[in-house]
Parts: sequence; C-alpha cells; structure tokens
Amino acid sequence: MNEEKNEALNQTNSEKTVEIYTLAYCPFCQKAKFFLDEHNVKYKEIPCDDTEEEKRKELTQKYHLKTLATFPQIIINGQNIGGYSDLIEKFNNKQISF
Ligand SMILES: N[C@@H](CCC(=O)N[C@@H](CS)C(=O)NCC(=O)O)C(=O)O
Repeated sequence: MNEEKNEALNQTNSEKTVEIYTLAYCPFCQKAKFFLDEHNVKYKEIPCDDTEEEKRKELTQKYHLKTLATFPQIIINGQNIGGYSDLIEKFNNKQISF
C-alpha cells in the first residue's frame, strides 16, 4: 500500500466512502457490518444475493484479486480492502483508522 493510499484510509470517517458487497446469509458480512456500525462508519451496502457468481467474477477482475472474491468485499475510497479478516487486520495494524 503506498503512502498516498494509506493517507486516504486514515481520513476521518465522514471523508471516507465505504462500500460493502454482501450476501444475506454470510456471517463474515454480518461481522463486518457490525464492526463498521460500532465505529460509526457510514457505508453503502451492495447486496449480491441475486447476482452472486457474476459479482464474484466482476470484483475479482475489477480489483485484480489473486483468487475469486469471497463475501464480504469492502471498498474504501475506491480501494479494495478485502474481506472481514482483512478489515480487522488492517485496523489492528493501524493501516486503517475509523
Ligand atoms: N476471510 C474472509 C472469509 C469470507 C468467506 O469465506 N465468505 C464466504 C461467505 S460467508 C464466501 O464467500 N465463501 C465462498 C468461497 O469461499 O468461495 C473474510 O473474513 O471475509
């Protein structure tokens, strides 16, 4: 992650644009949303239940992921953060602040 991108992830909550691609049954999606809610982060949820396989391929290509996208996928200021575990790891490593 370069410095410019890092800086964007450390903007205040109101400066961040957060999108989360979810499936209704997915426990990691629930955990990620709970974590964002707990940190007062506003986000746009994109439910993918009806288009799961298409979205998996689309997200994989768009963000040049090494393996097929799982859910959730979290995008902050246009940058793909990964899933729930990636979100927590980056938060704990202070690569993202909320
Ligand atoms: N490490 C990922 C795990 C996410 C995950 O396994 N999500 C499930 C749905 S709850 C999924 O997309 N499974 C499909 C697959 O693994 O290909 C995270 O924390 O977000």
